[in-house]
Amino acid sequence: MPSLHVPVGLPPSLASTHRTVVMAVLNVTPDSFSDGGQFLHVDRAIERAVHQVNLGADLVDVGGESTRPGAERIPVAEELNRVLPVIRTLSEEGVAVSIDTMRAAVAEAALEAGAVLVNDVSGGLADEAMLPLMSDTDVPMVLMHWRGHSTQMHLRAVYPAGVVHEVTDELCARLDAAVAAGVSADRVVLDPGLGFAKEAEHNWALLQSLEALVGIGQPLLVGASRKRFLGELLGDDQGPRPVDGRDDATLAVTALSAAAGAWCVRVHDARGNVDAVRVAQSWKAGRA
Ligand code: PMM
Repeated sequence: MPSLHVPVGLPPSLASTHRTVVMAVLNVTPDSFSDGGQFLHVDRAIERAVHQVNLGADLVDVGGESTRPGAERIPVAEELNRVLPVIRTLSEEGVAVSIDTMRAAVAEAALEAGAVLVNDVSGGLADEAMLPLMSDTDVPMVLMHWRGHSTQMHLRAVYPAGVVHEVTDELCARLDAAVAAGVSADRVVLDPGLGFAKEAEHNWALLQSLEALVGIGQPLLVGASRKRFLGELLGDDQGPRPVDGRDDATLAVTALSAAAGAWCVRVHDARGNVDAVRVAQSWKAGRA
């Protein structure tokens, strides 16, 4: 079994799981592709998050800005208003929370409100204050592969040297940038950024090479949940399978990612994902 790379700086409950952890998505947005508009109200968001923890989620990833293809940016004050009450309440209730943001100001306020991990889908590129901020903290951060904001990313899904090669190079460059800014490498999680400046064929090539990405030596996060490439795979002559029919495929990706050595899977519905992780673990180990 590939050894599991786990980031330093996690709270003890997460650091001691010894398996792939399950991160439940909580988009406090009106327009995310899967759950947009459902959890804008704080009470509904909290209820959803607690439900996800009861289903086995180890961590809840709170995001206030949609990154779906074509999404426009929102003002920072709006993002703060959406996420802070949710993070504060969940943290007070003992739920481990990560903040999904590209903005240093939002990350900083979220950490003050109790977040234990920063998930930056831009890999520190969207806001030059992000890496210096992280160098002043002890919490882990996710650097995702990213090539530009949602309005432009579809133009950048071009990989003449091969998607695995280019994504690996660009992720390593972001890791180097983080280290140069003073972030210790052992706190950095890498993420291939499925669906971000990537066509379906690119996502599948990256998933096929997950063990090689794990081989970079950093903890790896995989975010495939309900994404369009799964809908396209499962579609028929009516078009891609709708979002609400993609959770079983997500479970399959979870099992295979865990078997390949991913540290974390980011999913919309935690149901079954911890079981899938456990099956993969025993499958690889050849014992319970
Ligand atoms: N995908 C989305 C948002 N945040 N964060 C990480 N680290 N990795 C991802 O793949 C990722 C992410 C988009 O999905 P959503 O709109 O359903 O949250």
